[in-house]
Amino acid sequence: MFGWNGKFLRVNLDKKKAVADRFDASLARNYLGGRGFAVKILWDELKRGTDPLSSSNKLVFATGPLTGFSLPSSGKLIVAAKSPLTGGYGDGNIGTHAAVQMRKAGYDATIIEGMAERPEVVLVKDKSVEFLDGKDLWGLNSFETEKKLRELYGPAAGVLCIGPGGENLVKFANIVCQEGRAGGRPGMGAVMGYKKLKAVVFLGSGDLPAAYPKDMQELGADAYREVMTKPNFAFWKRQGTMMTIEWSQENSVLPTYNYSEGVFEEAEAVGGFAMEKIKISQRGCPQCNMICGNVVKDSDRKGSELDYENVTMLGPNIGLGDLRQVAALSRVADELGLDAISLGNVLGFAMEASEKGLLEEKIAWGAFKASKALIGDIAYRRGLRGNLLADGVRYAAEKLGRGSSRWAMHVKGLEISAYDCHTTPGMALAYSTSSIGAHHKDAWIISWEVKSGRESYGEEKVDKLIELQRTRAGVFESLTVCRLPWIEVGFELGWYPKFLHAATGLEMRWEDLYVVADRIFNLTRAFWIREYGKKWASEMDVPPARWFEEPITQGALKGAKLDRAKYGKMLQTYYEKRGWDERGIPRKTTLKKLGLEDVVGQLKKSVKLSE
Ligand code: PTT
Ligand code: SF4
Repeated sequence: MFGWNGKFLRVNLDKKKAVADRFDASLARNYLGGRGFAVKILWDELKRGTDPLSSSNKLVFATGPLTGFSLPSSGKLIVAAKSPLTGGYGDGNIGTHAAVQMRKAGYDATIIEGMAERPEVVLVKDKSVEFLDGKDLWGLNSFETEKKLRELYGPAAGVLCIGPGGENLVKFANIVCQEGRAGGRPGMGAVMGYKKLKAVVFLGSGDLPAAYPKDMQELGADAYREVMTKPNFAFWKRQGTMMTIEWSQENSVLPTYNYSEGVFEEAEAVGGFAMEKIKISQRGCPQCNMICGNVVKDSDRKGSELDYENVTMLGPNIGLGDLRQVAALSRVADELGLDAISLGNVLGFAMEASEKGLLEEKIAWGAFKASKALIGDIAYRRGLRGNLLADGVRYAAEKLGRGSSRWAMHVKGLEISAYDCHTTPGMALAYSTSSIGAHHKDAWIISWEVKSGRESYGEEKVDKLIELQRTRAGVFESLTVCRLPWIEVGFELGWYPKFLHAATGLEMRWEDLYVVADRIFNLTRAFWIREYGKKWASEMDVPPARWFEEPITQGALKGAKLDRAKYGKMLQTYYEKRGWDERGIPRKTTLKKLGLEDVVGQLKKSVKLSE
């Protein structure tokens, strides 16, 4: 087998044992890697109804066949498990040295099973796996933890760790590395914390097996050069994802005051140009020549790395317009290992709940100090309010009642990313049908939608959504390379089949890759349905009531809101095109066409399947 190492490392924390499992070439061809491997492993190995916070859940770190080769932006991995936040399939994508080091150590994925009795660190060094005492690290924040591990294992070590958020089982705790790379929004940090696994360290010294090493070398060099010739490259290096703040404001989609508005009166003060004025350095993921992490000095005089999502959710969405203060909240989120999107969401929810008299302890819009203190309470589950919010907005709304679920901004339990959808039905559908709950990663249709007619609920939008889901959720998440060279600077999609051929020897065109993408997407859907069983209904693919019921009151699109009947029709069109029935459940014929016959047998035990 070329491209892949052909081995998964299976680490059992109960038994303190690790074994390398060989996998078959057909698994690699059918699922590629990353999300494909992760969902296949979790589908095959987890029993229906597994408690996400139990030793039976498994945590998977999975790379793809391009990871670690000298190719643009190929230093990423997927972290996945059954999510404690949503109860469905959960994953995240992290740019990290761990991705490269794991591949060089000879593995394509690492599967963590069981749970340790005491805090532990797992050290993978080529063929050797050590289980180290992690008690001195338990309680440290993610930056301190990584610093200590780097002192021991050197600057090249790939470290993935959790902060206090993961230790205290905050349901949106994530996994952090390199002081500003973080992933696993649906509580992957809590799964790691439950397992008492403070960190995993990878060190590898092997070579990656390419089918055509010379082609690979030449393609890589050409591709890096090509990225730099793109017209948007220079501006991207200046602002990275932060350039999107001004775009969102101009187009009335910037989440503001808990997604009640799409424009923010202080947007300019937290935008890309404001960031440029206080930027002190730049950093990013391994293997990347368009690094996009903008580091600024925050209001605590510490370095903080900013991205569009973090700034929007911890700025406009909570009514805070001071960029240095927003940066401080974002850094604290990284240190504590909390997903910044969900965090901005729960803070916005708490502020609205407080304004409406649903919370005894008040917190005002834009209150910086109080927000910082509340973030600490959430991470350590301190007090009634901290503990309530640590379980996410779906749970908090269930507890608080009084109609708050209408403005608890989530889909299937995962808090919504940083685009308001009062005026963009296509993006609302993208959130609602995403593989992990309301995340933009599967399909960022909003930029196309704004250009090509945002008011439409038509078939062309559904087609575009499916095409994007295939490309992004399927192919990019499984090749496990960064999609930003393609989206942000226009690096052409035609390069990727060539990379895949040089790495693996396989001739796969985009149409072939889309079949793999559909297989992965349907298996992910099956995972959710197996878990939810008879509770599954098409309402699970519908965004929060706020966007249908409360029009925005500011900006050029004042008065706009979503139309529920038209949305329902668009959802049914989407189901039909996907080969799903009116409940959004894959039909038997669809599953069989994708080679998922065994899934039919299993799903039948949870729900009645349509032909
Ligand atoms: C991702 C989500 C995003 S998406 C952002 S900013 W973005 C937030 N970043 C957080 C952070 O930082 N710290 C923190 N404590 N929480 C955070 N939560 C949010 O997590 C990220 C980049 C970005 S920056 C994006 S869009 C792209 N995402 C990719 C993807 O999903 N797939 C892919 N093949 N390529 C991608 N490239 C880009 O990667 P999740 P990273 Mg991230 C500090 O984790 O769970 O997937 O959620 O990984 O290495 O930081 O790169 O405007
Ligand atoms: Fe990482 Fe940014 Fe480079 Fe993508 S473009 S690999 S997110 S540094």
